[in-house]
Amino acid sequence: LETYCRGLGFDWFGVAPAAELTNERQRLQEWLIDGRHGAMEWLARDPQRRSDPRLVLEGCRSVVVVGLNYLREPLPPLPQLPRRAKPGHGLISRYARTRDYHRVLENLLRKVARHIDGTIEPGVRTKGYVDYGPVMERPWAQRAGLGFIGKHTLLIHPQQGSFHFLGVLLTTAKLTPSANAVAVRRGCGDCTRCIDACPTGAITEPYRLDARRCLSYLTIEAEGATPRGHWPDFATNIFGCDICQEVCPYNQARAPLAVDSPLGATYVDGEVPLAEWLASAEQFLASMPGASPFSRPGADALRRNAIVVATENGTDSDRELVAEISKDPARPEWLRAMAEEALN
Ligand code: B12
Ligand code: SF4
Ligand code: SF4
Repeated sequence: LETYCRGLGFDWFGVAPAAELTNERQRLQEWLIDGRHGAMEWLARDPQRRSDPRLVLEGCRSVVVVGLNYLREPLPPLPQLPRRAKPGHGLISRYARTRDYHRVLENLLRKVARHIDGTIEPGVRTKGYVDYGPVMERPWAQRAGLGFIGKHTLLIHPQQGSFHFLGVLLTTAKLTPSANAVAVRRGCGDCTRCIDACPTGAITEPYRLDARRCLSYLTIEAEGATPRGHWPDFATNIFGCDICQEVCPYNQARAPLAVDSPLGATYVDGEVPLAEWLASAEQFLASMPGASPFSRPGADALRRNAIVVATENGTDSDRELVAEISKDPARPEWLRAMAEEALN
């Protein structure tokens, strides 16, 4: 199975026996009670089910976890971090520069499921999930021996860092757990680089993130206007954020670049001109190959992010475009109000 997965282009592979994630469920519940999920109500739907694969797939006996590298450009050295976009531009997170990874991984996981059901143990049932499924992917990756959870809450492979997407398969097949599926002993130690570098203080304490303050949430998941209090912290990030991963010593020292990735071509540069989103976010979306990570929040959310970054990194002509948005009846009320506020 591992050979098959690697043949499809996956860089990481591990298997863990299915079980209830008791401690993780408790932490998830605490996290939800604190409201740290913000408006991501889907995360709060059924913590019991989310933390027990046997409630998602009846008779589930094994959890397969795969990882796909998405790092395409070398990381700048530590003294050059955190990066800032050049004037009139915004930074695009590294994960968003190709086709939508959900589609790519889901298609590959379907192949793996067919391979398990057809070849490895005929007649079994297998379900694949990427990101939005009712599965806690990082704890499973840890159990499958792929690495450890860092203080920024992402899964770090001790030799390869964290710039990998995860995919999870639940299966009724009884697979051999990975030989290294014991807690990986490497960890963060005394390091606090990610916590210190986070511009919004979203990593409120080691291993605990407040999504409502994370730029990834604010630029992609949050709906409607961005509260003014968050604007000064955007650090020119216009879509997602890589800061906590870029400063991490495991990535600085070891993260390999992806080679022959199933994610295919790079469609978006690391910095986009703010004017492109302020003036014609729809055209930008239409230039993407089918589903792209930018389709999820939609055109007005892209404009919103560009307005915020323009307040500290925009040119005079960007500010003129913001003024046009403030008067454009085709734009929603909340966006016009934000544009107005940005001009004051
Ligand atoms: C919701 C979500 C978000 C939210 C909240 C993030 C968060 N940290 O929870 C937001 C929108 C902010 C977000 C941002 C990003 N995300 Co996201 N996200 C998810 C999602 C869908 C669910 C995560 C979740 O359940 N959170 C709830 C918390 C409670 O669960 P948890 O963090 O897994 O918690 C466990 C650990 O932290 C651990 N733990 C907690 N306390 C302690 C204490 C100790 C001592 C220890 C050892 C462990 C520990 O136990 C917890 C469970 O109880 C997952 C996919 C999935 N289905 O799992 C992707 C996922 C985590 N995201 C991913 C990515 C790539 C990102 C971004 C990098 C994207 C970007 N560039 O902008 C950022 C990174 C921000 C960050 N520092 O986490 C990848 C991470 C891959 C990896 N190598 O880990 C995932 C796995 C998606 C995927 N399929 O690849 N994300
Ligand atoms: S992704 Fe950015 S904002 Fe979110 S925790 Fe990491 S450094 Fe902070
Ligand atoms: S930057 Fe340091 S503390 Fe943060 S995840 Fe990496 S090793 Fe851990």
